[in-house]
Amino acid sequence: MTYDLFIGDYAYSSWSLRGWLLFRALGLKPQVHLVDFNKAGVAEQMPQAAPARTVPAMRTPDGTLVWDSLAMAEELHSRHPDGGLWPDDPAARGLGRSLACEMHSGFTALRGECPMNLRTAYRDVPLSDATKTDIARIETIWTHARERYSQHGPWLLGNYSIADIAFAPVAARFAGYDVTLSDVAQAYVDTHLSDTMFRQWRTMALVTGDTLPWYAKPFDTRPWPGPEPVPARPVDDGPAVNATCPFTGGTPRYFLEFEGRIFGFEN
Ligand SMILES: N[C@@H](CCC(=O)N[C@@H](CS)C(=O)NCC(=O)O)C(=O)O
Repeated sequence: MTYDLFIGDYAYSSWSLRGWLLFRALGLKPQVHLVDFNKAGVAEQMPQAAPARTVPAMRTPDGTLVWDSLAMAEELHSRHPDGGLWPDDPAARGLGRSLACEMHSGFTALRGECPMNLRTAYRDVPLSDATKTDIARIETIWTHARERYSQHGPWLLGNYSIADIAFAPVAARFAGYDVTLSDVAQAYVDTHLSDTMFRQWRTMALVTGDTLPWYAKPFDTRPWPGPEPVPARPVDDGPAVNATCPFTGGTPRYFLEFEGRIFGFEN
């Protein structure tokens, strides 16, 4: 038995990104059920997860249904206490929980005005005062954490934790809406943009599902500010150096060559 994970559109579902990162951070491979934002309502598309009506949601191997990304985070931490989702140090953990909970219950102006859209990056975005206030507050609490834990690593508590998972979609918004930040905050955003797990999710966002017009904004665009994609070329056949697809865990059927080595992917 494994976990079932219900997620929404990779490009637009910021809460789903959190749910998915939890499993990636733990190294767990759930059975993923994709809800299509271009189809019927979310709840209608996942009757097997009722009464959950939003994504993400998960069913644990023992059949327990858990919905809401924060509930999932805490439940996964409880069930996998050695997985590193929260640090052992109570001071770091207390700060991390404060950060994650403030994100979970706040920043409504930013979230409303700048919906996550991993397919587009805008430039010169005019932001409301309410959103600027949210951004200033986020910079304050990120700086508070970074001042305490930067010697342990590049994440809010040094090592990657639920606090970073909570803020991954915020980093995506700051990148996508060309938000000017302090050096400390920008460095933290860049850490997310170059993170392998985040880049894997964004890759899925580029190739899965439709571009949904109601997320489009009337601003000029710019290239996505994350790291440049590496040059690779498609090839007809393997064998690949990897036995399973790094995205799906399935058997590779498509292949590419990169720096003299062949890698395989399921889709
Ligand atoms: N607080 C919830 C929010 C989940 C949420 O609102 N998800 C959106 C997609 S990003 C959704 O499922 N919306 C469908 C709806 O509201 O019907 C969480 O953290 O999981």
